[in-house]
Amino acid sequence: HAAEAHRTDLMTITRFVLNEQSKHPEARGDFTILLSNIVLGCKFVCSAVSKAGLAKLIGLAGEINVQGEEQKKLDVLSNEVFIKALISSGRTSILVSEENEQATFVEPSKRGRYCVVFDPLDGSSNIDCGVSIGTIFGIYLRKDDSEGTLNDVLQPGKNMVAAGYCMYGSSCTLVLSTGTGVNGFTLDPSLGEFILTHPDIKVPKKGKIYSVNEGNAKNWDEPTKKYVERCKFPEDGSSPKSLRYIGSMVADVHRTLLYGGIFMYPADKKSPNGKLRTLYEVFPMSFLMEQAGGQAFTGTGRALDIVPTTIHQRSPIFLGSFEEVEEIKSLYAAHE
Ligand code: AFP
Repeated sequence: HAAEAHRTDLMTITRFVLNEQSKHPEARGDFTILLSNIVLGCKFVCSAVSKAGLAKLIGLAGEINVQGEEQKKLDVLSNEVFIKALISSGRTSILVSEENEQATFVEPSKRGRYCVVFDPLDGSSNIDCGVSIGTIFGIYLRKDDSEGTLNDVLQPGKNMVAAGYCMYGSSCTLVLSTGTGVNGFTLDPSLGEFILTHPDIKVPKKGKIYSVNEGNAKNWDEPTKKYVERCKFPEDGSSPKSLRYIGSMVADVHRTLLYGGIFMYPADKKSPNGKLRTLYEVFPMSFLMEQAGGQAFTGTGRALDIVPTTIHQRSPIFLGSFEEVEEIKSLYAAHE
């Protein structure tokens, strides 16, 4: 019989998370409320990003609008939307955003048990040419005895209770892990709902794609140089790998998650900690990759073991298919 024209049993992200929560009798629904506020932020950014080119055409960006307010840049606007949505959820204590030098401490009357670290609009240098960009977030539970201090977000990534990203690409895709695997949801614009489209994502064990800014090769360390050399000139007679690099972490990691391979932003002589931020880039993506059966390595150890000391610190990162990361790990081990 022909497939139904319309599916009538839609697994929305809210329904999905409620189902997961029902497995924990102690759950109070706080996480569901928190997540729905993150989802709201993502929907806002998705809509704003899709209109970015038009905004330029009708002369909005950087100009005074009808209300006489100066138009804010998309990354600043996105940040404000997330901060306000997260505070109003009543479920957060501390927020760390890429856009804000200082952490935001939520006022006592609106405080809740969660702390959120996020990059509201990652890859923003790609906005003007219409390349995919994204939002990245990680969620910690405040420590039991804590009123909410910086120590609640200076926890290793393995302590996160959830992590995810939303990619504003040819469609708007939200990938989420609450620590029991990884699931992907696609925004149905006509419904305004994220629908489960990629259940239980597993990263392929091996991959044929490497993803790195090779323009930095001159300053790389030996293990990184050797790994990339092997991608191009395999020593075991296998075919060379393909290079794909968008320069937008969410898009590069999303492809790595679905197709396999490795994404890296290694240390180099000029940037001994690489470029990417530990708390809201490296940790959430490493959390997702491990939950999907892959690995995430810094050049010295497991990425999720890093104990951050400042909120905007950076870390080198190699993440992706289990076997690709295994290979770079053995090159670093041999180099010691
Ligand atoms: P922008 O927000 O400045 O575009 O930076 C994006 C990013 O933080 C991350 O999304 C990319 O993976 C990485 O930088 C790309 O960095 P390079 O331009 O040095 O390759």
